[in-house]
Amino acid sequence: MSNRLNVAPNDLNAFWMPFTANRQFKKAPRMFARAKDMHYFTTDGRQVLDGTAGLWCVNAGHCRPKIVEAIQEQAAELDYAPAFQMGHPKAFELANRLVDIAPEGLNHVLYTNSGSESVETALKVALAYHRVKGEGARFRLIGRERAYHGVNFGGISVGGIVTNRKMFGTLLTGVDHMPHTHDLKRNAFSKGVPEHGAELADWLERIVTLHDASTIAAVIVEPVAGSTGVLIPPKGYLQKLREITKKHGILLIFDEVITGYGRLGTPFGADYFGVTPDIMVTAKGLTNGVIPMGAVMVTSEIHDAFMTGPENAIEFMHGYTYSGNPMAAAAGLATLETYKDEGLLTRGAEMGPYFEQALHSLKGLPHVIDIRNIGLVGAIELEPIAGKPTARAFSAFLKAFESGLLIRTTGDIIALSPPLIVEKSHIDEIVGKLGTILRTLE
Ligand code: PXG
Ligand code: PLP
Repeated sequence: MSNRLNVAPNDLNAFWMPFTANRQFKKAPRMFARAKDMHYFTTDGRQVLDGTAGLWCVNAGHCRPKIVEAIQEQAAELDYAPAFQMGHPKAFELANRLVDIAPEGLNHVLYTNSGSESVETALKVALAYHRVKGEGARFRLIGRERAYHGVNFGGISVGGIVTNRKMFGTLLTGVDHMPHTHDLKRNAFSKGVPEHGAELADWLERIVTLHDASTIAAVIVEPVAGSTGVLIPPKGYLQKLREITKKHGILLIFDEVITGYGRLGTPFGADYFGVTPDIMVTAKGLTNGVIPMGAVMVTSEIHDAFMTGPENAIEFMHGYTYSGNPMAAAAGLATLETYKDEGLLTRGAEMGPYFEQALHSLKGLPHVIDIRNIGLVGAIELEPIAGKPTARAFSAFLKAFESGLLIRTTGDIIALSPPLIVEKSHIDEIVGKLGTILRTLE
């Protein structure tokens, strides 16, 4: 009966791996066979401490019983239900639970299967919202440098990573970008939210002046930019973006794919910063990463604007074969229950200070030019090797893996985002191993 394959297959050629140096990887593959709580186990039987919650998504830790059981039961009970013009109870139940934990005012949920699809969905809702309100001239979307909003066309258009954009032609038109907020000169080694840079939000006013507010539909930002190296917004910056967008009738979209579901020590980044967007994009931690699913939450004002035509008319021409899929909905419900049972959506606030102090103890080690942290996210930025950007951090990644620790690197930045069940002993192990590695890096 078993189809388990937990040894390394001998032909790795067919799978064209995502965001991976395929030829390099396939010469020396790194394979996980199983996982439990804070650990992975490799196909050759080694234990690896998960310092990154998979790819920032396994917030409750691995193979948690409630989630495993929910998926097993759901697979046997209702495997799939058509998503259009049909429903099943768990999709509605999960939406209600999401609205319960979402910031006040975000009362309606659209489902997707990933962060990338959540971003596309949010951008389309924003454009369509203005159009149904009679403001169809608001077509512009404003993103930010160093933003990651997934890999689909809308997301790479508003995104700010040149390598993810430059291959793909004209992208969406009518997009502009604000500057990123990363400022090592003024903010290096900040603990938590950095002091300097709120004035960077004034760029939005300049962009509004350039294009006129009547042409701008939405501004999208990650509350904390994750993928490009944990860029924490300066004090007051997000509040300013909220004021400016509100003043000009522009929708504010928070991409909380990483910051959502407890990563910052609050249920959402919006809660941490006390700023409520009009649309919130989520995925990853929604199902603990176990079944792909995303959710976009919108205000009643946005939702209700669509509910005006004839009752038999489809209000929003958008959706996926797997929107609200029963398996994903079951995983989502069990995940939210696990978060609730164990207080995980706020555990980052309890563990944050210990994590902060441990991480900042690495200050002064070779090549370390910044350490930053917020909730249970941290980053260590390294001085790149001259002429070989990314090489130093990648070497740290390989050494960490060899020493039984999974970290994530982007450029020459090491990012840490352990599952929210992390204990002090795990933090000690992460920081201890990193300290040893940093001392021996070229
Ligand atoms: N928005 C944000 C803010 C993200 O961080 C996405 C959208 C896209 O989600 P999907 O589910 O389509 O991948 C993300 C995803 C990394 C890393 O290590 C980050 C992401 C994905 C994979 C790796 O930096 N973020
Ligand atoms: N391509 C084709 C040919 C399809 O029929 C569909 C869905 O029916 C899609 C793409 C979109 O797939 P999904 O709904 O899984 O995003």
